[in-house]
Amino acid sequence: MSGEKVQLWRRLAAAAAFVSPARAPARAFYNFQRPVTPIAHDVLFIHDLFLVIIAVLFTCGLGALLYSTIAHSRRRNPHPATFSQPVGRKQWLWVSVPFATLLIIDYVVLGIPALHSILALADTSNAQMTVKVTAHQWHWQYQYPVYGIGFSSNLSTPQAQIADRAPKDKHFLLEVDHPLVLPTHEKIRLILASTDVIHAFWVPSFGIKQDVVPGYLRETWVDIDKPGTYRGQCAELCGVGHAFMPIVVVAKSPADFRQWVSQEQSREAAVRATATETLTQAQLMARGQAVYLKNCAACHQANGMGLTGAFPPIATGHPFNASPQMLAALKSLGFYANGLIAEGPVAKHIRIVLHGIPGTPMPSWSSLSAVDVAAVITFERNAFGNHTGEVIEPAQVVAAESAH
Ligand code: HEC
Ligand SMILES: [Cu+2]
Repeated sequence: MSGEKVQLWRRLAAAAAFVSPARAPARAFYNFQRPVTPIAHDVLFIHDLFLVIIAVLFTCGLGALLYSTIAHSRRRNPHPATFSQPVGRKQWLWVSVPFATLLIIDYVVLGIPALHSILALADTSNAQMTVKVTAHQWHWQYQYPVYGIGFSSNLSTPQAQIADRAPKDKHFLLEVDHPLVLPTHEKIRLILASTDVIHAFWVPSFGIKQDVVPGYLRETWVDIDKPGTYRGQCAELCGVGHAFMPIVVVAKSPADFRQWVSQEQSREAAVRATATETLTQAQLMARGQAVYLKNCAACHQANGMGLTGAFPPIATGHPFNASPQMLAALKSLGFYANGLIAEGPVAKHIRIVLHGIPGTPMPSWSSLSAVDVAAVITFERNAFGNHTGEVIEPAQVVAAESAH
């Protein structure tokens, strides 16, 4: 073979290797991600089946069309034929066989597997564990009622990468501080709720994309067959932070999972113990800044100036130009007056952070630990040019929590 030909064959071989299913990353690039749940396997099977059947039908249809174009051209048939409706048994057969074939393909060959997977998707019975997933603008919160643990999961991509000031890493916008951890080989029921707008829980490798609608409980399930890290995203446009609430699931073997649960339980116990500690102002400020940047800056902004019409400034003395309804909600709390936003009464500040402001995007932060709430409030009252000098201790937050 000539050098050029060898070159061509090499290129073709490389192209074939690129699209071959054996190469997982390339496969994910042009195809579905690696399926790891029964539903995802089902979805991929149906997809492949449909694709093959449609390809065959398409080829037959196109073949017949090309054949007719050539065989029945005007050059070959100078005298146009005349047509009538089907006449006689044979012609009726010619018409009804393809029609029946299409019906069978549609409702039987394709319809039965599709129906099967839709029914399977809805069947959350016999689950061995239930995890509650709560969508917030803009992060996910995961709770394990049987183990008494829970946490929120926030985007951990550094701000510098988002602002294009640093090179983006491989999992840009697909990494979180605290992933959802699940055991493999167990049927897990996910109950989904939203505290604000419609979000969607989408993890391609699990074959699920479930809308999460405020005011409703939705459910779905997974039974993961391989340990690993699976990434997904919120798949329903939910506001300016929509791109910043990825889903990361780490699947562990049942033994590793139990070990993770006990670590998590002791971590949470340690956090609860800090609720009785007394921290210095410097400690609270440092911690508060971290809590603020992670949880509050998406709305109130890193510089505390908020966004006109949407999110109030935390920095005192800056007016909040918003609709009368939004201002009314703030004013009814007796907190927002004369521009002294974050310098209003401490008790009201704690209340707002713990319970949110109903009817507005300001969520409840009761999922944060008492230390984090105390720290972020201390921070808000002493940062951005606010100088109350006040220190809010975790015990005050615990007292406010139990008073309610
Ligand atoms: C999803 C967006 C969002 C996030 C995240 C958020 N807030 Fe708010 N926050 C709001 C909105 C909107 C209001 C005003 C509601 C209204 O108009 O009544 C508000 C009001 C407030 C207020 C009262 C008004 C003011 O400016 O002082 C405080 C205090 C506050 N937020 C603190 C926090 C803290 C602390 C965090 C983080 C732990 C946080 N917020 C996270 C949206 C948000
Ligand atoms: Cu969302």
